[in-house]
Amino acid sequence: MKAFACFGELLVRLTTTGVDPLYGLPQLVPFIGGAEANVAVGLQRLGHKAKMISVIPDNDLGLAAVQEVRKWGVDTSDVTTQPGRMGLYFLTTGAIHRPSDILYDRAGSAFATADFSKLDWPALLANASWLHVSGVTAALGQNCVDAALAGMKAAKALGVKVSFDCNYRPKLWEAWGGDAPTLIKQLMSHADLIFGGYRDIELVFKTKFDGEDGSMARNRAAADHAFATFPDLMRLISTRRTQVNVDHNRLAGLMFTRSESLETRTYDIAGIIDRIGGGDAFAAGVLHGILSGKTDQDALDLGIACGCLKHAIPGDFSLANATDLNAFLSDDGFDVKR
Ligand code: KDG
Repeated sequence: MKAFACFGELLVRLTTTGVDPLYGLPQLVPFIGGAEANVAVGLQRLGHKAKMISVIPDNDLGLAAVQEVRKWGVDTSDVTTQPGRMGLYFLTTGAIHRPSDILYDRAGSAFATADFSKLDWPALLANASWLHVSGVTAALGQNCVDAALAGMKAAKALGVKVSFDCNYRPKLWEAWGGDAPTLIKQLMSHADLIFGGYRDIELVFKTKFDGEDGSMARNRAAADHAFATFPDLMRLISTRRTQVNVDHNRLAGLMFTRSESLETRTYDIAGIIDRIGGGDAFAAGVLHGILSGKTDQDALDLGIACGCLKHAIPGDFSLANATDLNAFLSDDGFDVKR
């Protein structure tokens, strides 16, 4: 089986416990995350072979991160070490009317400052069927944008499919000062498959994409714009998300191909345990469907199942397996499974 390769930074997340914001000095619980690593772990849990291409610091935090990803079966043989610091982020858990908040502490991390110019992409992708990159990587600096572009171009030359999740993170783009719409568009132009929320699509195309109010005709128009702009693009995939409350979302999946507009039913997810990584879980579920040869509608349904289930477990990783997704989609009830 060829590997699904993910290129991006591994992060340590420190999560507040209880209701105290950071200034209340709450206890902090560590998790490992990173948008691309979340997809790699999600796919591995769904029975695929995933590998991580990354750089970590040569210290105990780097070791903790790579061990955690490896624990779930992801191939980390292309994760290299160098002197430097680990990228961190602090998550203040939301409460009642206070939304969750992320404080990044990752500037100058080993990954963000790595010299990627020597990466041998053809060798890294020799046994890969896909390369997955996200806009989080691009938001870290020009060296990261260049590396992502080099990887995507090498993938195309080798016949390796490319998926790109826009993952627009305003705080990171503002910290760097990079031109997000231009650079994200540049990365999109090499993708066979794009995941993008309505904010991403509006940012890049300056055209309304109603991820939240569900106007499929308007979404189709935005998708047609994307297909006309990017000749290689085969699928544009998104979610329609309504945030009812800090612990209650409504979630549906949308997929546009050149000829079809697909959507899932809308799921109510109340009592959310942890919303971080929901988009990556959705991506892993959709990719699982595509890699397994399912129809696009089935792939989209698997994606939304995976995205919903992620909200029920703490941490960034999506740990649902295929049985969990099928049980979710078959509405199997909530009795204890004995
Ligand atoms: O999508 C989830 C990611 O945002 C999280 O794991 C951390 O990669 C991360 C980031 O940069 O926000």
